Amino acid sequence: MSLVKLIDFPSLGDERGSLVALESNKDIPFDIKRVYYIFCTHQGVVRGFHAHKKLQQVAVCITGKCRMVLDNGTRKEEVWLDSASKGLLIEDMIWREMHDFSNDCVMLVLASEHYDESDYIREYSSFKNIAMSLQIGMK
Ligand code: T46
Repeated sequence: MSLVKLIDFPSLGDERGSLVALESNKDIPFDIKRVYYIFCTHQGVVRGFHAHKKLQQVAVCITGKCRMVLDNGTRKEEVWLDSASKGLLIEDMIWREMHDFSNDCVMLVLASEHYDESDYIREYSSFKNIAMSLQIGMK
């Protein structure tokens, strides 16, 4: 199954312009407990480089673009987030990296849990070990 799970948001645009409305458990497949956004990222900066033990998120670039790399410990895929009407669902135990932010990029992220630093796995070797043992456990 693809690691890249894109969600098309319905656009409620009319002759005045566009509008996207996002509701928990409807457009977004979880209860939204937290919203944050990443902006004014300096040129050449990379972000992310971690995974979460138990967190679902939907990321959308509401302006500009960035390249998201997803990795489940055995496979890597990447996708450009470059549309205000397309969200990327990032589930548990996916290593994510964000590259090539455009100057105007504003990335909005909707999260299923409150902020919890203990949910982060910030070392790739630890992530890989946990991901491998989970995948073996599922076989
Ligand atoms: C993710 C990607 C897409 C908070 O205090 N509260 C928050 O809700 C968040 C998200 C961050 N922080 C603090 C923790 C750090 O001191 O803000 C600082 C920067 O966070 P971090 O280095 O984790 O940021 P990114 O851009 O590498 O990653 C963020 C999210 O943390 C992460 O969950 O999936 O965006």
